[in-house]
Amino acid sequence: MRVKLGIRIGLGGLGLVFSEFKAGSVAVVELVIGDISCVEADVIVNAANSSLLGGLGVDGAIHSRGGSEILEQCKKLRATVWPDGLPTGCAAITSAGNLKAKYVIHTVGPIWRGGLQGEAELLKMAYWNSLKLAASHAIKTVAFPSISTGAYGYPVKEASCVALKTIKKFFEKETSIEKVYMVLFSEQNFNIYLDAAKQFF
Ligand code: AR6
Repeated sequence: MRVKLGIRIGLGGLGLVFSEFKAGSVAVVELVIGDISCVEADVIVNAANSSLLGGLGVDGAIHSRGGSEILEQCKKLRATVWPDGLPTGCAAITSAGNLKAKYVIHTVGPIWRGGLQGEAELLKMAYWNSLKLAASHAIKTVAFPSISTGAYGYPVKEASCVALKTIKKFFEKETSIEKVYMVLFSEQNFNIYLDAAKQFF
């Protein structure tokens, strides 16, 4: 059920198109156009790679705006819990450095290889494990980018269905999370997610 659609002023005066959907008894999913590294949320999710050592796209924006503290903690994770890198579909948490967030959750989405190599299940795991990790830190708001749909080549329409269905399913169970922002980088991607949201919520 859609509860709101509008434009709000945020991110240094930019107008943010948003659309809100109810996803559980208290939870709301908000689709928004913007740069995820500027979003105010308890947790910002990073579309990382297994190395956890940074990259381009969302990863680049988060590390450059968040500062060196995030990379230092990623290096510690590599030296301790994930010596061989973070596997696809898993999630790991660090502090958020200079970002307007308490934590960054780093997850690795699948590389699109045509759709028959388990990509949908791996993408679902990336969202699910990020939400589970966020909930275990008692946070209320989480911001996701459209994982895997940039450098990793996952078609946005297919990815939007996996993302929103997984979020909806997660909210069927008890959770402390009250709001999930899906932060889309273009109007085109926003509209694709909007169509999927109308279908699932
Ligand atoms: N805010 C919100 N969305 C963004 C931003 C931003 N600042 N920048 C890009 N997007 P990608 P992936 C959109 O490539 O496909 C990195 O090098 C983008 O338009 O960031 O999971 C990592 O280190 C696209 O729709 O992530 C990995 O090596 C979506 O976010 C690899 O890319 C995801 O694009 C991960 O690839």
